[in-house]
Amino acid sequence: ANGKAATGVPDKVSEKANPEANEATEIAGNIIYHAKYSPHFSPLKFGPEQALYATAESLRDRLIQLWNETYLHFHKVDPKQTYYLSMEYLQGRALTNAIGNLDLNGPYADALRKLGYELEEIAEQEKDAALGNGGLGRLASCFLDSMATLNLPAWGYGLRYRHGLFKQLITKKGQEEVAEDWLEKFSPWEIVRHDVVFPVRFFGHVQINPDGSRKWVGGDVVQALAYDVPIPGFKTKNTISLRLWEAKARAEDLDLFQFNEGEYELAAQLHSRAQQICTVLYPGDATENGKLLRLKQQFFLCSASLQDIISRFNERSTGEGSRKWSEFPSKVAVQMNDTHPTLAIPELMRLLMDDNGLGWDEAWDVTSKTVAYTNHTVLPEALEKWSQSLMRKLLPRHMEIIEEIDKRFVQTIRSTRVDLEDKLSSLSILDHNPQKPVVRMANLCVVSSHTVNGVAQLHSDILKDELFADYVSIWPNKFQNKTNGITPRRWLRFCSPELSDIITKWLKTDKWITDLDLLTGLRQFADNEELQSEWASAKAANKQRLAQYIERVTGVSIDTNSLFDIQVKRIHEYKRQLMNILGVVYRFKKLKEMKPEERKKTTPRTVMIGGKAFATYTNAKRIVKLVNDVGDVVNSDPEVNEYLKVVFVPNYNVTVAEMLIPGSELSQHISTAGMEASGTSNMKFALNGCLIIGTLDGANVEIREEIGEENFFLFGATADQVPRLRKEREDGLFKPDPRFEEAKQFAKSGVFGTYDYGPLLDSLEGNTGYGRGDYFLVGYDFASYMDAQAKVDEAYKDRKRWLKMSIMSTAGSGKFSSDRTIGQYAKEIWNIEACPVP
Ligand code: GPQ
Repeated sequence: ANGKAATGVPDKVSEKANPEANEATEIAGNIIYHAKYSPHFSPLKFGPEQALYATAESLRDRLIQLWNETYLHFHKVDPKQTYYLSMEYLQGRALTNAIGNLDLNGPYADALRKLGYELEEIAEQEKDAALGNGGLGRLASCFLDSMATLNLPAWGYGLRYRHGLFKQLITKKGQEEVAEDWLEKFSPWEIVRHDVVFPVRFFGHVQINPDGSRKWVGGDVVQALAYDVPIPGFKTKNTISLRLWEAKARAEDLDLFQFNEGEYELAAQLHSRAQQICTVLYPGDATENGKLLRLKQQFFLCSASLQDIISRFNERSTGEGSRKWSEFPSKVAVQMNDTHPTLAIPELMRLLMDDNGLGWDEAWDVTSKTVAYTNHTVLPEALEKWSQSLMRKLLPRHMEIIEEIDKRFVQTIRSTRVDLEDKLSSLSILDHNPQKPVVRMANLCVVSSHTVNGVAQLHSDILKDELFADYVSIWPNKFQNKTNGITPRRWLRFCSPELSDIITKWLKTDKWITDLDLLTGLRQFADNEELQSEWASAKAANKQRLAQYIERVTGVSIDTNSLFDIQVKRIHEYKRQLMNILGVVYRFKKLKEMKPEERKKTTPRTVMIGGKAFATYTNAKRIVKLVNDVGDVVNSDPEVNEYLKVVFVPNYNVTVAEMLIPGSELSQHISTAGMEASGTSNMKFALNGCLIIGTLDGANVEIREEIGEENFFLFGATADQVPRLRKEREDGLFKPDPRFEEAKQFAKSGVFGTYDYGPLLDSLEGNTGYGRGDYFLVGYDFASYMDAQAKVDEAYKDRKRWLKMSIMSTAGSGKFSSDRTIGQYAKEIWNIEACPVP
């Protein structure tokens, strides 16, 4: 920023005669207006931060206008509308996205320049909205972008966590977690709706009325207050809502008498209990208290959202009198993002029966035609099971309803499917295991939903053939696949404008931004030298930008001519970051053993690994520490560090991804086959012309099909081989590859510091010693992984071939647009149609 702009809010912008500058001048005027009249800071300073808030507010004005038009239009047309219920949204930053979707990049850049700033500099001031953990939350955010862009009548509902996903610090000890604070200075993007408030009850008991009807009474009641985050579509007026609920106590919940007695905590206990609900994303649930809070969060989302949905259904009632409830499923679709919002099922039943007087059959008919469920994992430990006693305590009426759903389901199966009698103990919703009676949320979802879907073809097949096989025999048509997707706006157009411009130039249109299949048009130019050289220079610029970022945040300087090899995702044993780093350890050892002239013939690599480990996941944290320790040694080794660098990228989040992905050349998606439901970063990397080394898992399978097997570095066991291999590994029948043994020994030898990696590395042993049987088959897959890595090194030496493969990756990524995914949900699950604002 120039000194002048940084001193104070400018008075006005000098008018220019040039009509093209008018829009920019007007925008600059709006920005100044907000700096002056929506002040959040003293007027003495107009620094980049002040400029960010004022700029965001100028955009918010436009978004509110569009949001209102959209809302009124939906109200008038009264189409069937989808409500996406998700405990997580990983929105990232909003400024560049809003400017891009409103197609105002030029005018905003000019306006800010008039005020002494570059748009990029201002955009960098914004904090990420990180109301999610990883793939599931980011998928929800990509879906919102596509819903708006496709003009669909669809909304998102979530929770307004005060503190989103923790900030990751890397210290000598490894990962440390610090509370994140996205609302520290307030968010300019949200609009609080003081008129949208619903009561949500917890605890209490069920009262049986004289007429036999039931009512949930007593307990605590907290208020759910709506905050709307406007979601603009790309180059359309349609602007939808992400409605986030905040929990609030009522004024009368403050016990004034107690307060005046000096009993402050006691007096405000309802306030503090209400506040706890939205304090953090995913509170640790190892303790009973933690479990209770998490269940409260889930119910809070479901109850507030359904009350809102029902009130909108009634509000849009066109003719005289109130609407028939049987019409509800033709006006409302509810999509549950995994089992986290499962309580939407008993809550809708309760609202229909207890508050609106429907009978069971009628309420069940409405509910089961309204809700649909997406499954995002087959990992048994991730399938939610809630203790029946906890559920009965917090939600007594819902527990009754769940018991009734289960009873009726079991009865129906008993009377129609004698062949399933011995399967009933696993098919039923309630698990009556006397040790620990639980409610199986996935079973409740499958029994109650009209549609159940997986998130990639392989995953959906596994759901049908294994996890939900017996349900398939009951409801063969309930199960679908909806392969995940990503928004091409954020994940190509806005994060890599250089590459986007080249694509637009060669395709002679920018229509690919909303019709991503058009990218196949690049295939015919994949060998073209001119395109290849432009492609290479865009990639080089993105690598340069990334290298600067890495140096700034880690102090490590990396060679932009080296192969940029990236693995970024949550740290989890099934994602096998450990295999990656063991591969690096092996490479380091071999480089050390080489003569200098031999080293010169190798392909120089920079390996970047990033991701957060759940705070209590010990092995994941050990992996983070190992990557950092290996990096410290390798990067300071003068013999080797020209040929190999290892960087742990701290605090991986959406914004960091927007920097890493465009600068990547190779990315690793190396989970044990059958374990990664889909993966979505694999799609982002491929779209950005990054080659993939990966297993036949999740969406990798479809990516490889689309871009061509010759453009994919495949290795590893297939999903159907995994059970047999696990058995062999456990039984000690497996002969490890010598490279695997060598890498492990070297990692244990102490070259990477004094930390004891024994316990981590022993998890890779068969059932010997400390071994846990190498459940994730790192040992088995290591050999083919290293062979595939050798092929990568060879391919990179052939620049033309590599560039062709890179272009082919982008060209084949059209299928992975979330526009395609959401279009399929709209047609095949929700039965909704576009409702564009005229
Ligand atoms: N996923 Cl169940 C999450 O990020 N969190 C979860 O709680 C569950 C799944 C991921 C899954 O691991 C990825 O393979 C998917 O690509 C992603 O959901 C979106 O479907």
